[in-house]
Amino acid sequence: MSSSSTQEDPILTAATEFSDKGSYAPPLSRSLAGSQVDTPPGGGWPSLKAVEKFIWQAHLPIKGHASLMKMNKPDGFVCPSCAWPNGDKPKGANFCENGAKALAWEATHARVSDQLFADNTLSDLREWTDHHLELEGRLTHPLRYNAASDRYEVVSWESAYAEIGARLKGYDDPNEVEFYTSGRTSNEAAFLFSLLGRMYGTNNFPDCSNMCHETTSRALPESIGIGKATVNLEDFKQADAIFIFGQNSGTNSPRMLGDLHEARGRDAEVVTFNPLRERALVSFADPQSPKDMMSGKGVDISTQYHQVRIGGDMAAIQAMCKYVIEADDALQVRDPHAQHYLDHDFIAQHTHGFEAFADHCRSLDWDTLVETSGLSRQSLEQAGRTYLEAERVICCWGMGITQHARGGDTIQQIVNLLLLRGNIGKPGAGPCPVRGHSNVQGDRTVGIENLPKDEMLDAFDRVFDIQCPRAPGHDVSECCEAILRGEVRAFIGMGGNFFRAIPDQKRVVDKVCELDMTVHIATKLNRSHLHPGKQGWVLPTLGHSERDLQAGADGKGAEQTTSVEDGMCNVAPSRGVMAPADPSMHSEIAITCQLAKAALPAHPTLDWDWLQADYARIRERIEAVFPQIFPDYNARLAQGGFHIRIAPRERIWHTETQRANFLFPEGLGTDEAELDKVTHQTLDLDSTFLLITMRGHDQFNTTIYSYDDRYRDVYGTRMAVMISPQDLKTLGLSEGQRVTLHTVSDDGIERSVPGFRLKAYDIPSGCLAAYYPETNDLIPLGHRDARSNTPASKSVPVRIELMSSEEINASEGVLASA
Ligand SMILES: Nc1nc2c(c(=O)[nH]1)N[C@H]1C(S)=C(S)[C@@H](COP(=O)(O)OP(=O)(O)OC[C@H]3O[C@@H](n4cnc5c(=O)[nH]c(N)nc54)[C@H](O)[C@@H]3O)O[C@H]1N2
Ligand SMILES: Nc1nc2c(c(=O)[nH]1)N[C@H]1C(S)=C(S)[C@@H](COP(=O)(O)OP(=O)(O)OC[C@H]3O[C@@H](n4cnc5c(=O)[nH]c(N)nc54)[C@H](O)[C@@H]3O)O[C@H]1N2
Ligand SMILES: [Mo]
Repeated sequence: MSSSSTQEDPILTAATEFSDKGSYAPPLSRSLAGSQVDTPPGGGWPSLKAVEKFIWQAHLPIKGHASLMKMNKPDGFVCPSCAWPNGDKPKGANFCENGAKALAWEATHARVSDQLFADNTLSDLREWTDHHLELEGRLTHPLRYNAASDRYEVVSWESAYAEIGARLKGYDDPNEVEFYTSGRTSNEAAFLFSLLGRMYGTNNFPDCSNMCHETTSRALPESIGIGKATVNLEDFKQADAIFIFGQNSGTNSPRMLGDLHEARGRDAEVVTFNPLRERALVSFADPQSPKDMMSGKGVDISTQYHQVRIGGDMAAIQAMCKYVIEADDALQVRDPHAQHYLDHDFIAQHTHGFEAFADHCRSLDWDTLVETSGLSRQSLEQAGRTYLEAERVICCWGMGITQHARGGDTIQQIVNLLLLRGNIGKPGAGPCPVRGHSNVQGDRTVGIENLPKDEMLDAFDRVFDIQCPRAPGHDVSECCEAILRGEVRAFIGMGGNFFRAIPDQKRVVDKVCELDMTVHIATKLNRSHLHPGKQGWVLPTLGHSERDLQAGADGKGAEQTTSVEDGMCNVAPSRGVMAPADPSMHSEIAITCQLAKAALPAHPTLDWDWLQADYARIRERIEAVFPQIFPDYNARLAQGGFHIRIAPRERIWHTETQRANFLFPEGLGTDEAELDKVTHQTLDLDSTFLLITMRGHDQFNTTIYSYDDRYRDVYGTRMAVMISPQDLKTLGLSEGQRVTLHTVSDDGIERSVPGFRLKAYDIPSGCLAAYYPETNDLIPLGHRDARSNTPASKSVPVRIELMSSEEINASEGVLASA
């Protein structure tokens, strides 16, 4: 381990203006620079400049650098950032601005040093910002928490495995241990991690997807029999209209903008529903298009941009359905021989429940739809008309749909819309949930599942000669509740930053010190590591970009390949090209195998070292457990990867009715109605706002690359809260004033976060937006989608309170670090 912590700030000193760790001066004048006047397009030169800056500051020369050029290439590694498919680009660069940031962040030269813990107790480090913690660089040596000194100390791998294993062996109830996974983990590592947990005796597999697209994974199968996208990139090339609900492509899946740009080039319609005008969805200059770059002008991406109220999507979608159904009704009255607007053949052959849904839509009243969606009747009809006129339609959605109390119901309305005109199972059409982490989908495919089906468990039992537990385990919300009840003894995190990403963060974190043990397998130091149990370990691991050397099939040593599944069900090989951050580091797979050896009784046929030696052996086992999904896994991976068979593409529906189902809830299912359940009181809409908690352009979830959000004109701070100018006026407040946000709830728990600066923004009245994870203390754990327990992070009921100058002075230290 290096002894010095004086490494040059690897990334970003120029972008942020902090003077020292934990404190910096936000440049106020810039941070509140005028909002949307003359906004430049997303992408363009600033995007290239950002790539250069990040790469340069991480000491990776941009041109010809092996690592960057190997990203998303057949013989290279899969970008660690988002789950948008790579497409077929054997030559040239195949990465985006934010992929380059993710790589630079992982490939930094900085290392967490002994000195860091000599100089700082964990209590000291808890005062640091998330940004500064990760800025310390890569973790390279196993760390063990010493409660007496409140510091982490370097320990050997052997002692870490032995001690963690011994503790796990000592617990009598396996269901008091939680096995968390975050979505960067490869298929091979996730599969073994789930095997470890099941052999240990539990299905407690909270996963980052439980805070993310779990809504999709639970609601979509009820409709069409599978919880994944039915489209692939080829379909994007053929779609006549692409609808985007609640997804910020420019920041969170920038390569998607290339596909949207291409669609606009052939005059396809792009219809966006989003309370915020997200710059790159308005217009985008593709850094790979000479024309865009020379002209400095972007291409208009959204042909319609509907600034729906927060949680108003269900009303908006049902309004479109109503429009299409009633247009078809009217047409049949006018001319019974005319071609129908609805695909009646498809509906009759392939669907169930149409008549009830159609009657429901017919009965909806326009005034209510307009009021609930926050959109004019004209806008809703225009969107409906565009849907009706397009032959092939794709509907995309992101966290703006999934992170709502009625998220699952809304997803089912998106499916209904698609079903009306047979837009599933034909080229250029279908549902496209835009997934987050690079392998979040794959982790779930290979067994990370807290509600496992018997079929899968039977297969695990057969293949490994084991007895998997059958009782359901915890998801993220249930894991948090169990911690609050004092029913968790140990938490083992495969990646991620669980204790920072969860709702009701402070309440849960306050209980972590009562756990017997925490173990975090991670690349970078983060806030979760600073809240150990009575015993705590941090085990450093390799990232996607690093070479992974194991014993190999013949014991002579061989570099290993892992695999990941993108958001459109393509499984691709990933092979790191860079030297590991430290030669002594272990891969996620090695760590899982060694923990399993230490924690489980010996098994007559299962040899963990043998599996670790050659990852192809792990894939053979994955194929044996999931023969339908991974036939010829190794052979097809060696050929560059494959697409997983998705039954609805062939109009085969694995639902209870064996058809695609039109499903809808009672009423309009607005978030407000749902909020009554959380708050148990009728909201006083004059003072209660709905708050979106979302990502800025320079972050990856809890990893904060910089304090700027170029696309929203926020610079040097993450404590901005966006509010409509009209609401500012009504409240008698002005831009730049500091406020405290208080959660509105009547569960007796006071949740508030001070120090936000008001920023006038183009957002509907009654709606606010601020950044995650700074807002996570505000989200009540119980405020979540009913089907999937996904936290409703996009509709937090809050009240705004102006801070007094005394309060501002009193909390200056805290505010300075935010
Ligand atoms: N660079 C980068 N890439 C990432 C990530 C990252 O942090 N940084 N995170 C990854 C992960 S894990 C995920 S899940 C994805 C997340 O990607 P997104 O799904 O884009 O997530 P968010 O940034 O949280 O915001 C989603 C959008 O929803 C909108 N929205 C909020 N409420 C509503 C609503 O009620 N209705 C509608 N129609 N829209 C609404 C917001 O204005 C915002 O534009 O990105 C992945 N990719
Ligand atoms: N309020 C609010 N809360 C949210 C959200 C929101 O929109 N609003 N979004 C939710 C969503 S969509 C998600 S997915 C979760 C994200 O929750 P997580 O997935 O738990 O969090 P991340 O911030 O992605 O985790 C970052 C950490 O992962 C570790 N890491 C990075 N790469 C690797 C690797 O290759 N291997 C290993 N082992 N570790 C690695 C690093 O130590 C880094 O500090 O947050 C959720 N929380
Ligand atoms: Mo996510």
